[in-house]
Amino acid sequence: MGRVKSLCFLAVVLAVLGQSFCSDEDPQCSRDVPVKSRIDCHPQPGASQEKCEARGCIWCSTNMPNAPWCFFPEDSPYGYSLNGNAEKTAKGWRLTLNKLQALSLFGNDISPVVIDVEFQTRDRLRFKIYDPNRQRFEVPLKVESPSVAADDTSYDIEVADDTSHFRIKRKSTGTVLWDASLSDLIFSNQYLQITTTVPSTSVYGFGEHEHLSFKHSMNFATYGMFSRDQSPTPFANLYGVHPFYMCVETDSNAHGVLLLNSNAQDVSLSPNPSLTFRTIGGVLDFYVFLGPTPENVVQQYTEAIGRPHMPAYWSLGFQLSRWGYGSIDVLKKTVDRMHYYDIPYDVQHSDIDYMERRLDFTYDKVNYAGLPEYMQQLKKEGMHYVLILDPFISKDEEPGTYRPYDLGEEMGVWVNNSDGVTPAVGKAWPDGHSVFPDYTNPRTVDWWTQMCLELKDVLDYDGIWIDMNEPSNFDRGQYPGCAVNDVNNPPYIPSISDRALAQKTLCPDSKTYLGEHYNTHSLFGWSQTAPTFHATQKATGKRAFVLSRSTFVGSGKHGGHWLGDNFSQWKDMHLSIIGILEFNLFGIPYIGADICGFNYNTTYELCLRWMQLGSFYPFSRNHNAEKNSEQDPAAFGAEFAKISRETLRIRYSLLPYLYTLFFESHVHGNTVARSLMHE
Ligand SMILES: *[C@@H]1O[C@H](CO)[C@@H](O)[C@H](O)[C@H]1NC(C)=O
Ligand SMILES: *[C@@H]1O[C@H](CO)[C@@H](O)[C@H](O)[C@H]1NC(C)=O
Ligand SMILES: CC(=O)N[C@H]1CO[C@H](CO)[C@@H](O)[C@@H]1O
Repeated sequence: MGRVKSLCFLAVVLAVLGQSFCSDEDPQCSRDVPVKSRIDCHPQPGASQEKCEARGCIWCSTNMPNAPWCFFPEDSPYGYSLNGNAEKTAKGWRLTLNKLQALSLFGNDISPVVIDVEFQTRDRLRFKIYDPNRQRFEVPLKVESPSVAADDTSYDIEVADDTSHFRIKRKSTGTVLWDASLSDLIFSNQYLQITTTVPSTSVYGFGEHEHLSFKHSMNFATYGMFSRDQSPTPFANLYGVHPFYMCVETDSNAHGVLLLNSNAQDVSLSPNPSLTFRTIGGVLDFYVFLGPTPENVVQQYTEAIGRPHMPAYWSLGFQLSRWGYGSIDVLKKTVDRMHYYDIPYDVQHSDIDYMERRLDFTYDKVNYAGLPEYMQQLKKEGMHYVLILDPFISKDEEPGTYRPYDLGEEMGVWVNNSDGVTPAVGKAWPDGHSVFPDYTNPRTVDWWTQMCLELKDVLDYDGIWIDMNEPSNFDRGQYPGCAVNDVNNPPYIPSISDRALAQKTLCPDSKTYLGEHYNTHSLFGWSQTAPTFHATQKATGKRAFVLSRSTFVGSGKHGGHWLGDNFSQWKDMHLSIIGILEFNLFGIPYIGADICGFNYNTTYELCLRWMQLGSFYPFSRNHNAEKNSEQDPAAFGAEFAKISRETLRIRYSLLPYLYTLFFESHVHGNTVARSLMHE
């Protein structure tokens, strides 16, 4: 160990005693900007003093874990200032901003930019920062709003005297909910950044991630958001995207904020306390919900993005699934022992092994011979059946033998390569290669609906489970790889796994009906959910059941979610509670985790405790991965079955209450599972 290290060790001890210095920390360099207020000026990996100073930023080491060493000076040379006065508009106010200097962090800065402020309802404010001279991508989520400004609002805005701050205040208490310095704003073609202080460190939400606590740490934590097929691991960007947070103010009032943006993005939570949003496309479209209770925040949020759908009563019953029963005989044996032990049980799922060679809209006529009749029989006995469908279609079957591909090809429904006419070809579950339906295309919706209706004639399903719709592709980009260009290689890649936009999915420059995959990637699962909901409704003539792995803002209107391919570990059981509370904030209350865990073999004790906890998940399903040991509640013998039966019976005795909670959620936007602070 060298001398520098031991001096630093001493410095850490002194820092603990209240003095903050270290031998390799220059006490002068951070004078103007306290460590807690630092905003990262080199958010991508590989920062150095040289690169930092070349950006006009300050380099200063610190002992505080995760605090940036390269940060913007007090007067950032990159920002904007107000041009003229705020103009009054029918819906609120318009501010025009000009860039202060020619300096650019990632190139192609846009000036002027406009902030349109809309006083949408008494408790909802929208402000959108955009390029007034060129249309940029915007998420096509319709938020109803009146054509004139609401009066008697619970908030007010303020553009501070020095014209460098944009603030939102709660009128009743004067609390500043949002305070963004315009000189911290960056608005370039592929890099948009804004920082706001928040009125307390009680911040919840942002997804989809595995969070270690419901209330966030504000000690320089950064979360990436970009839909991705990835098992839950802390700080990884997972299947869905929810740039929404709730903040509980120091006097217990609560507000929520949505950034309606679908591009790859990240958010940093800093101890100031503040939040820094970075996205690589679209516009900065913020909605603020004034609450003032946490429950009011979720009600107002779902009023804007769409109320959760009303689930069918049967779907509140216990559900069983696994990937890899392998045959109808094993499936039947499992169902029989569930009945033998009289375990409450209403829904059976089939994962991809029911299909013939993992081809959508088929079933394995050898290993699952008699599946159609068996589904009918279970339904006669009062049960319901859910089938999985994947969003990739094999292109390598004999021509004329695989209708889903032939019809889709004829109708031109696939995601295309950057040329806009050649289908993107990737590798997924089916043998050979696959193409990817573009659900943002109305023709694709017609094709998918038709296929779901035809499937119903063969397999009499009650609901559809849509998996792998991030969309997942097993390679980095489609065949033959991604071209080198600005879309595939943006100057900044947010804090996402592998720091690669094409990893396990398609190239960003692929073409969908709504625009480049670069903009629409995280909308894939969302755009598949509504058409699947409507197709299921049409096929069954009943209330639809759709379970989607990838979700986005507003997905709860047409589907539920499970927390993905978790692990059979105690940690995963614990963290499932946090995930369930978060999806209730996101307006997707029909939510659960795979009881007993998906990956790895479970154990008797873990599975039993998880059955007891999972009996009270809003969506209660035991699901398992291929090749793992059996883990249905009848698999462990009489004692295990008896305990599972007892806790599930408590669930069933509460079903009218649970159903009422879902009704309240559907009509008024309430949460179904909520943390005690909501009460
Ligand atoms: C994709 O290409 C097909 C032709 O192969 C075309 O019919 C379709 O409109 C294209 N879709 C998009 C979104 O580019
Ligand atoms: C999990 O259980 C299966 C079936 O009992 C067994 O074949 C497999 O080896 C087990 N896996 C591990 C990692 O223990
Ligand atoms: C980390 C891990 O085990 N991930 C697995 C999760 O499950 C999917 C199957 O749905 C596998 O493809 C992943 O490898």
